[in-house]
Amino acid sequence: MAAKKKPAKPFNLTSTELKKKIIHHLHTTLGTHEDKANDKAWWNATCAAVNELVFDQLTNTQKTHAKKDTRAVNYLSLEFLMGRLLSNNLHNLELFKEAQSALKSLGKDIYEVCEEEPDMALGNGGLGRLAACFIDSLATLDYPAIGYGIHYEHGLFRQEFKDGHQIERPDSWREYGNPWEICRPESVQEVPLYGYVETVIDDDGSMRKVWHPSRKLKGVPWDIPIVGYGAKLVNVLRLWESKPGEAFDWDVFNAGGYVDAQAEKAQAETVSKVLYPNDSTPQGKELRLIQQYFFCACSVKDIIRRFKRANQDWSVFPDKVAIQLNDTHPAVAVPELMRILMDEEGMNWQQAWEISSQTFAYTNHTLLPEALENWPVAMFEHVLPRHLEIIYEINRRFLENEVEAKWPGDDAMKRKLSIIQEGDERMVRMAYLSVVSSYKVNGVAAIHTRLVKKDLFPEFNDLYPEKIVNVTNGVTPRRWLKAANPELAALYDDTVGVDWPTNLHKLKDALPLADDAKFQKKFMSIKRKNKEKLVTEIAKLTGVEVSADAIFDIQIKRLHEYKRQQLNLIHILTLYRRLLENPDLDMVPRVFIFGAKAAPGYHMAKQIIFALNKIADKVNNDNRIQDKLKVVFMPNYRVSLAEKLIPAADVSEQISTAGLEASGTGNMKLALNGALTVGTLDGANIEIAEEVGDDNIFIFGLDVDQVEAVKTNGYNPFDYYYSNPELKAVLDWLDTDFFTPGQPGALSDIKKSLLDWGDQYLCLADYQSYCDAQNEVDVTYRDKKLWAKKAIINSATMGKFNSDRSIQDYVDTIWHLEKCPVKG
Ligand code: HBZ
Repeated sequence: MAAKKKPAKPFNLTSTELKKKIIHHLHTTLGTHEDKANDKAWWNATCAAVNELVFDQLTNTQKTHAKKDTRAVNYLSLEFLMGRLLSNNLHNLELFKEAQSALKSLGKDIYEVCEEEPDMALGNGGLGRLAACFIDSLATLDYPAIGYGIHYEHGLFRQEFKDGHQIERPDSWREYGNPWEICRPESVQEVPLYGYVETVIDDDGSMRKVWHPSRKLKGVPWDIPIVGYGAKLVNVLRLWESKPGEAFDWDVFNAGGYVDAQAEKAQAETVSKVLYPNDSTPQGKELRLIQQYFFCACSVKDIIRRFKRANQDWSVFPDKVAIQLNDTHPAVAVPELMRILMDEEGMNWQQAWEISSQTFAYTNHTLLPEALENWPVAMFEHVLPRHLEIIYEINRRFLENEVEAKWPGDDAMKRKLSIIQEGDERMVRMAYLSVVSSYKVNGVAAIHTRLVKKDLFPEFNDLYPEKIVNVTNGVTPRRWLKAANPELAALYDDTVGVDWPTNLHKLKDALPLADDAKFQKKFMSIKRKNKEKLVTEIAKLTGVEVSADAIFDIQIKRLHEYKRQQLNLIHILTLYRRLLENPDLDMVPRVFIFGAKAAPGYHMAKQIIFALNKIADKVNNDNRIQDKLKVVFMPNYRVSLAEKLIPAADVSEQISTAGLEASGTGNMKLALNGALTVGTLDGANIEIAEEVGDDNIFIFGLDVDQVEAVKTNGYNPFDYYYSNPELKAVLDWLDTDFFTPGQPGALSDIKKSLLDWGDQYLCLADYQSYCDAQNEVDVTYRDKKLWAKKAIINSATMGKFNSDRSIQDYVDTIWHLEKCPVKG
């Protein structure tokens, strides 16, 4: 048994002291009383009590950082999927237990109080959640950092189902205010838009550009303190809200144009109104470009303001400032910095480029061609005329100097690599702009980085052989184990010591116990309890009754064809058919659980949700199959729901077509909580397999090379359809009205996409191998000891996938930061 050496707590607060603070805030901040306070008021009061501690440490951190002026990273991301903060902050302050007993003595259950918090769903999926894990790790590791994003009034839509169809409802996370954010009117920024560019020749004959914007917005910053684990350091997430700028037409207002002026105001506020819900296909809408520019312009100006507080010499800018572009969404920050350096600071091109090109680094998160952002030149020119000029000049110099030097006289190569794509509608290729303008580009898992080099940017990789590097993603074990699975966390405390939350490799010390009957029993009884809790939640949210004896098989992620929820679907139909043919079939009962939102305009994704809901209706009410199969689609999948699902999973579905999931991060969270993966050799699954060993993961399907070979040889899904009777039967089933009584053909699009439309994601090619892997799951689960052993091995070998490790990799290979610890 490991020694229980508990390090000093950041705040030596007893539960009685904390209770006093909570009551104090209930009275003075909330203006209510114990007798009439509802759970929301208790939540607010607890947050206020926590903030007393957090704000103090925030001030300490800011003082220390300003004094030391150490290099900081600025993480620019259009999305931060924060989820809830109370439980996470209490854990990071190491005050969760104290708060729990404080609330208990007030007759309140802390988990119920935490349930009052709306999720901060300011992101779509993996990319946004990664940003949230990263800022947690940066603070935990004592690195000076600031996250910059948009203060959306509405985050990702709330999902409801109506007759099985997804309905989108607005998400209003701060309708009644939010206790975590602090408005900073003293740091408001102005954002110019539209207008024209004038070339001015000065008396000395020099030429300069003057942008005359025709509109101005105001960016109002809201700061959210980010508490590192142990609360040593509190960084900031700064989110910008748009308001009408100073140029707001008060004359119109005063002249009786009240309505027009209000309309202009509303338009300005539209910019930060809503998060775009697309997670892969960029929409090419002007408002989206304005959102991108709006938050980049505010952030770059803020970065410069902070730099100037301590420095006069511009040449040290890249020594003090690293700017990370979370995908290409913030790439317009590059021409914005160039513009400020040249047009406002008076530098020439070389001086400005020298600084800019040593400041930016870019993370790529996707290989899907349709996900790469391209903006129509005409729209770009209309909204940001000066920035387009700068992009043209970056491109001209890149093509004439660098491409010409490497491939002399090769015009085809110039066309291929140009930041401007020629054609009927000329486009700005934001990924090329990002690669050319960054000193490092990274992929998010080993295989992804390999494919970024080989398939996405091969010529850029030839041109800049050192530029593209890998940083495998990670997840914060504080939220995804300590807070989400407190009982497993406590078991690890007792088994490997209490410092695993900052050194996740410590979990390996539990490996010798993977075979130990007593430890297995403890581990699996925690899983069992988590499953029982989920049983209740499922009943509450869907009305479906499931048994914790069944295998809980979970696929939670955005709904996308490349993620292949439809492959899971046809396997479920396969099992259902077998059961109908033989109700006594010997199979371990299984509950297939889904959580997924579809982009509102993505027809096939919505069809798949509809089909799964209809199949669920049928299967769950079919008495013939003796509860051996259940299907549950949990509505409104989000971070707080993930925290309930993940600790209860037996099986983790990671079944994307090889080569298409850049990394995945849900795969890491599920394995960390003791789920076994059924997965393809894709993204971080490959690295997970390396860590857990081939015996402890169910790998199936084509690998990347085989996918490529199948595609080059001409893939024909009908070959599989006609040669596999079981597959044919389930696909044909989709054409009937079995699942949609009175509406034959309501599910036919799924069959069509898998056959007539070419099965772009090779579901049929992987079908048999997937069924075989699922059969292996069934066989393995029957051996309780064997399953327990594999579950423990999965959890205990996830050390690599700590986001602290990812951040340290960024620091070592890209950012080169120094730690800047803060005294309490
Ligand atoms: O980023 C995801 C990848 O699909 C996943 O494999 C990876 O683990 C994760 C973190 O690196 N990508 C996204 O989540 N992408 C988006 O959410 C997105 C949002 C808006 C867009 C495009 C993509 O316009």
